[in-house]
Amino acid sequence: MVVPVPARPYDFPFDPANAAFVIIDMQRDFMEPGGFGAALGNDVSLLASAIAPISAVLDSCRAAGMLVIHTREGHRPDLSDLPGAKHRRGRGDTRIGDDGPMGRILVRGEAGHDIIPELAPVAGEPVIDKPGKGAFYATDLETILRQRGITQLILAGVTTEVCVHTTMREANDRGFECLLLSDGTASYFPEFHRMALEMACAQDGIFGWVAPSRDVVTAISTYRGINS
Ligand code: TIU
Repeated sequence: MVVPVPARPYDFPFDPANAAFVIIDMQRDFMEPGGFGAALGNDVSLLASAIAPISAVLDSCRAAGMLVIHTREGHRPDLSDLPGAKHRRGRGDTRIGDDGPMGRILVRGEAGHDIIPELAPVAGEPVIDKPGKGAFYATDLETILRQRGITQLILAGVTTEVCVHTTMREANDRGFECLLLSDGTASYFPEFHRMALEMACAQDGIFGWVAPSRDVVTAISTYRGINS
């Protein structure tokens, strides 16, 4: 059943039964001081605005029984999945694999790699560990989505123009219809955030749709009302 969501560039034909909410990299390493984001020289406080909108959509999706998927960017402790080209970039004092206040930077199993407590996964929600920026590269995300008959993705997380955009582009090429939450994403560069939203839905929705969290929450409420 389609519940239209007011969106740019036009209404999103939201089909909650076949949609998944994909929350990208809401990890302490990006959100808190002392992690990877800070090591790259960024002001991590700029990302906090995404938490409450994601939380609202997450509550709605869980109540509606929708598939929720979390992703985490990070590497094996031996860094065998870390290309030298990625390791060498970010030329500050602390790099991927180095010790920091939340453990080794961007390494699986360390405290900084965890999803922030406000958005912690619950039992049954797949967590995709990815070595790259896109959530489809070198992961089983596509297999999980196809197994569940998912055709649409609601995308949120950080950062808008890096991991969220890369994942949206990958999903677009795989035939998924994507809606990007305008307030459920954030960037260390507010101008990049704004432009990434524009880029996603320009040219009649070249990568998909953009809408605020409240309109997605409203649509899910309508869907639940019709199906109760
Ligand atoms: N640096 C930056 O903006 N982002 C990343 O490195 N990873 C994600 O976006 N998750």
